[in-house]
Parts: sequence; C-alpha cells; structure tokens
Amino acid sequence: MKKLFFITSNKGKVHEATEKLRPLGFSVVQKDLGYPEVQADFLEEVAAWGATHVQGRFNHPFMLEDAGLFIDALQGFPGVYSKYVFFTIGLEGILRLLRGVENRKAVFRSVYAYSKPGKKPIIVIGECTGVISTEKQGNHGFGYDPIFIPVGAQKTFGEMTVVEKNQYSHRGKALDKLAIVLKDLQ
Ligand code: ITT
Repeated sequence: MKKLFFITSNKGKVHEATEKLRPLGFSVVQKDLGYPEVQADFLEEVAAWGATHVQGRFNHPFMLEDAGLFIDALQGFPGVYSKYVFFTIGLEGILRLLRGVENRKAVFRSVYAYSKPGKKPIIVIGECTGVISTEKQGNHGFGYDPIFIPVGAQKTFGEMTVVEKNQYSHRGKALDKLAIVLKDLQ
C-alpha cells in the first residue's frame, strides 16, 4: 500500500477517502497541520493556496481538500462560506432560509489539491447535484449530510453508509479522478 498524506482536520473526510482509495492501493494518513483558508470566490483558489502554504512546511507529497455546498435558490450560498455557515446558522438556518421555497436544487463541490515538494499542485474537482430536504434525516456523515439528497437517491447522505455516499458524492468523484492522476504519476 502506498501511503498518502491527507492534510485535514475533518475525520469524516478521512474516513471517506480511506474507503475510496484503499481498494486502489493507497493508505490514507491524516495530518491535521492546519492551514489558513484564504478568502476567495472559488474553492479551487482556496485549495491551491492552502497547498502552496503547506508545501512550505511539509516535505512530503500530500493532498488536501476544500469543499462546499452551493444552493441554487440562494445564488450559490453558502458556497465558499460553507464552514462558517455550518458553525453559525447551521442546518436549521439553511432549512429556515428555504422554508416554502420550491426550487431546492443544490450542488456539492469538492476540490482536491495534490502536491509534491517543489511542484505546482495538481487540482481535481468532483461535483454532486441534488436537492435540499425539508427536514434533517439521518445521523451518518458530517456537515450538511442530513439535509442533502443526491440525484438518483431517495435518502440523504446522512442516511447512507460511507461506501454508499462515496458512490454518489462530490468527494467520491474527485477521488476517482485523483486516483487516475496518481497512477499516471507512478
Ligand atoms: P478541512 O480541515 O479539510 O478544511 P473542513 O471540515 O473545514 O475540513 P471544508 O472547509 O472543505 O472542510 O468544508 C466546508 C464545510 O462544508 C464543512 O464545514 C462541512 O460541514 C461542509 N462539507 C464539506 N463536504 C461535505 C460533505 O461531504 N458532506 C456534508 N458537508 C460537507
């Protein structure tokens, strides 16, 4: 198994990445080094900037991720502010903003930056479209999982196992792409 460092504070992400990449020959190792999340309009900028920052103090190949939930009826909010919004108004706040709103479409985006010492980070993106439920369902996963139903499913991410969520999710898709990149690099 090839060791793959994942710079993140989020154990849920580590769990999902582990399940996804283990069968492909990678053992994911969490490093909670912390890095500043730059104020930017796009997740790609946040991930690339974070990777360049970590490169300066971690002399191994690694990956990191920036993710967010973009809600149609809220013009893409919370988007790049997903973390802040989750810890402030939370799921209840989002459900309140959408009370009575018919268009419940949303997309989860995940951007991975893979970095090797001295090299420009490689960026891969995964997306998952779906709808925001009218109430919280399930207690698996993390973050917005209990209010997001992906297209093709009848239940929220919060009601899915990690393996099931990976089949639909933005993170699962981004990691599939990353696995191809990593294979080509070997
Ligand atoms: P890092 O240390 O990796 O940055 P984080 O939890 O801060 O971990 P992000 O900044 O990438 O992660 O994510 C922003 C927010 O979006 C985060 O607070 C999560 O609640 C939410 N989020 C991201 N991916 C999610 C997923 O798969 N399911 C539910 N919520 C998710």
